[in-house]
Amino acid sequence: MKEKLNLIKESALNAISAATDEKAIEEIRVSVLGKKGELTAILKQMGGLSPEERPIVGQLANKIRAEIEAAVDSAKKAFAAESENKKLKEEKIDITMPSKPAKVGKLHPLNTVLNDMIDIFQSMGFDVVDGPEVETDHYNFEALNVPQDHPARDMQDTFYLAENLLLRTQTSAAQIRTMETRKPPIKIICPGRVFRADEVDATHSPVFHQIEGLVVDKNITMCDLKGVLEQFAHEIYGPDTEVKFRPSFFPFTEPSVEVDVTCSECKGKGCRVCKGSGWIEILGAGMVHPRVLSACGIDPEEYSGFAFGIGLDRLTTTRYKISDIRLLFENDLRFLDQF
Ligand code: 2U9
Repeated sequence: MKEKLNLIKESALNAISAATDEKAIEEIRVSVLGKKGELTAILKQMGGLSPEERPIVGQLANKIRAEIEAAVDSAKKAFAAESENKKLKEEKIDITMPSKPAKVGKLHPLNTVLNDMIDIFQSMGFDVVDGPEVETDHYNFEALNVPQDHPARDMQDTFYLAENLLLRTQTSAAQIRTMETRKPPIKIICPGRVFRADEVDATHSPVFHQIEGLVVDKNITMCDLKGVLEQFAHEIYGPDTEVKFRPSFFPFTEPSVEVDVTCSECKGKGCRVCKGSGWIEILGAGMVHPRVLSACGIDPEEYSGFAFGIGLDRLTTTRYKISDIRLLFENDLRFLDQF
């Protein structure tokens, strides 16, 4: 039996040194040391040995098993190292090759214009406030003096979620909330998404963006309104831009105005962009209606204020000469990459 064991050892070690890859080594291991291997088969016959022989043969078998295992291990390691070296040699990296340009994110054009506008108003001392997009009828209409029978309250113009719950049609609601919680002086702008059930076309989208502003303090007059909005128009369109205030009507302001600037495309001569008039309407504004102040617990005898609303989308499409408002919402990278 000792001879058999030595023979197994010798042939296993020879086979290991003759093997040409890791797979062959594994096959040798299984055929010698595996459950049905040669060495295992010999060990199973040890019951037939005399009690004196058994420990001697047992010791020898264990020694041989350990030797074969060590040879298998070191051969496997050698093959692994060899294949790693081969891979490293084959996969040379050419560090002189130009790298692939990294894709850098950019601001959406709406955000670029919004950031410019926020900068302008912040430099005039305005705080930025935020509010919910889902509003109650009270904050969106009632507190803003929009009467029950006003067309804006119609299901056709407003997205209602429940009887008293809707998607805000203007960001004014956030300003009402601010007036309820802060005492004058108040000087805030409120940018955000607003929603109206408009038919979609090149100039209308059911989701659009506004910046509304509100100033409330003692002795605020129409002169303050004109000063702030003229300054804003000059910063956005350039110092030579003329600004015109036209009388208008909004339920939440009295008196109300709409503000036009000389068309930046034709400098007031009249062109396709301004439909021949030489002017472009940029915003609506007015002195806050006394009923709106009262509804927020501010005494209209002591305080007055002005408010304005600016549509961000049209300002963006005119600045970048974008022909269709829908492009702003489609997130097509071929479009967005141009800014
Ligand atoms: C309070 C009181 C009054 C906000 C105002 C306008 C006039 C206006 C339009 C501009 C283009 C909406 O996006 S748009 O279609 N807005 O003309 N907005 S005055 O008046 C307020 C706001 C808050 C408490």
